[in-house]
Amino acid sequence: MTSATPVKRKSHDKVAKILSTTGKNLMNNADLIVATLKAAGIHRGFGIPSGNVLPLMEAMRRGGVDFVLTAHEGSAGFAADVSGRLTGAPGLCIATLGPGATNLATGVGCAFLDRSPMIAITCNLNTDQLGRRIQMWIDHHALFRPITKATLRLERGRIAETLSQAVALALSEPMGPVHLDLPEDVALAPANEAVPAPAPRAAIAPAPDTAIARAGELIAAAKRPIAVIGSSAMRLADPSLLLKVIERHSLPFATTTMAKGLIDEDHPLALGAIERACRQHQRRLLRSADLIVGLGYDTIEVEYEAWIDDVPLLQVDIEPVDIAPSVKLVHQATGDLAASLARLAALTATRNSWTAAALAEHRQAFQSALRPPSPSFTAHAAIDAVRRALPRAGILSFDVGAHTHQIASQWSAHAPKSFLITNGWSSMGFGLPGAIAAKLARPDLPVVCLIGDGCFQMTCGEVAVAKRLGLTLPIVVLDDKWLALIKVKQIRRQFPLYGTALQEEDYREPPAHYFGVPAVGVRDADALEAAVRQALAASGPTVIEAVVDSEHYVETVYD
Ligand SMILES: Cc1ncc(C[n+]2csc(CCOP(=O)(O)OP(=O)(O)O)c2C)c(N)n1
Ligand SMILES: [Mg+2]
Repeated sequence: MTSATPVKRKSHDKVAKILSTTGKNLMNNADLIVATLKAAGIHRGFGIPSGNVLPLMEAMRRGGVDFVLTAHEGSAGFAADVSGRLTGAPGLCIATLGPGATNLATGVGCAFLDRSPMIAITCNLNTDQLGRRIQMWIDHHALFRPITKATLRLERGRIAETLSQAVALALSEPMGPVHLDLPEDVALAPANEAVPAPAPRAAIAPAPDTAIARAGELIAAAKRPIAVIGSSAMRLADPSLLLKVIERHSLPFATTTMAKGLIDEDHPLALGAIERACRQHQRRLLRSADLIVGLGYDTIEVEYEAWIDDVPLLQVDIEPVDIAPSVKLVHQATGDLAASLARLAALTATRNSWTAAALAEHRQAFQSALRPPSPSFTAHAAIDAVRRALPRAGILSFDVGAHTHQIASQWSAHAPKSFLITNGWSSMGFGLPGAIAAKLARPDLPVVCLIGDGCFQMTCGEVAVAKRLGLTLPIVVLDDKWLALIKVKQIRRQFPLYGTALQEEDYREPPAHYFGVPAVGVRDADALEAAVRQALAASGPTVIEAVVDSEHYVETVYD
């Protein structure tokens, strides 16, 4: 890519000298952008540069916002999404124009449908070149419009206002990504604006008191209510509000995949995840309820009509529910979720006819159905081995495939933000960059990455990133030689197996290393557990290839 900067191809020392002698230490717009982002609590950004990105990168270096080079811009987007989830500030990702932007779009879409706060910056040509037939140029606003809350152009004289608007919008519920396009001449122009004060986020009004009172009446009248917690609840500043509602009204609770861990799944009222492996077990119980109480249930993960049948629905969320006409919605309380939960938790305690014994029996039957006995080293045994090795407070970042279904149903999550997955966007490639971002955001916690072999093949370049950053990170690959989820779908739909095998021959021992990261092969659960424990004590990443038999997915993943 051509660049307007005169310093291209100079060595770093020469560049530093040129900068110091050409007056470029004065604040330019790129510096202003970085200072504004830093004031918003952003301490790193993920991306891949080109010449056009260099002014922003240099401003990051000078301004103390780390630039983390990833192997693919899609990964930069996923990493920024997870940073947003874990830090409370928008995640930041950066790419060049054209192909950099299209690669980045996959991660930006994740933040859009999974509703994570994000600032995505594309660094563009000079303003007078935009819209011309020039190498790499496409219309970024057209590209990002359907997958962002807003796509904004950074212009001279309006940088501060645009930035503070973008940050506030990304953080307003429902949270999400905002795209900013930065022409190179704008980045380099001297800043003539002050760093803006953070703009206030738009607040969601609380649901009316009458709506909460009616919700309380419905819960009090139900004999067999079940709460289903969903992904809007992930963004609660105080997730303990959920526990207060559940305990106040003795509500057995299930969760969507993304909402696992908001209440410790060891709780006696916990039923586990819905609509994943062995979903029929969960459906039978849910359909025996006389009221489903959706708490922050966002249908982006799974629509109600997939499982609710004719059970009446009480919805408590931030937005009006999206349902098919078949769903029997009896009431919804729409408004700020924390405010709704606080008031539900303050209502008179109610009781219902569930017994602890019935719930325990259901849990036990569900968990045992997920683990069909087998003489071989199964995927479910591998997942249990990883769970044993990861301390309770540790973070799991995993990926999209049949293993997702199995992990969602089988894993017990004990803390909020400890179970990282994309389910709204459901893109392969989330797991490894997600784990890297998690370890950077929470260096105090153990983090494990657990992904399928197809997902590993898609993102294995990010192993080098974890190595460069010196992150202690076990990267467990479930080697089953298949895009198993799609294979299972072929089997169920009676298509011949075609185009879903990753490898025909048996897996052999892994190479000694990937990009300098040690790789070990394991063939049984004990060896896997030991390898994860060892990798959690190492001073860098470790790839652990677990050669598993995933035949049981045909039985468990779509029962
Ligand atoms: C970017 C993207 N491409 C394709 C898909 C469709 N898809 C979902 S799961 C899957 C297979 C994943 O394979 P692997 O990582 O080996 O996991 P497994 O299913 O074997 O557990 C595919 C192709 C997707 N979700 N995302
Ligand atoms: Mg696989």
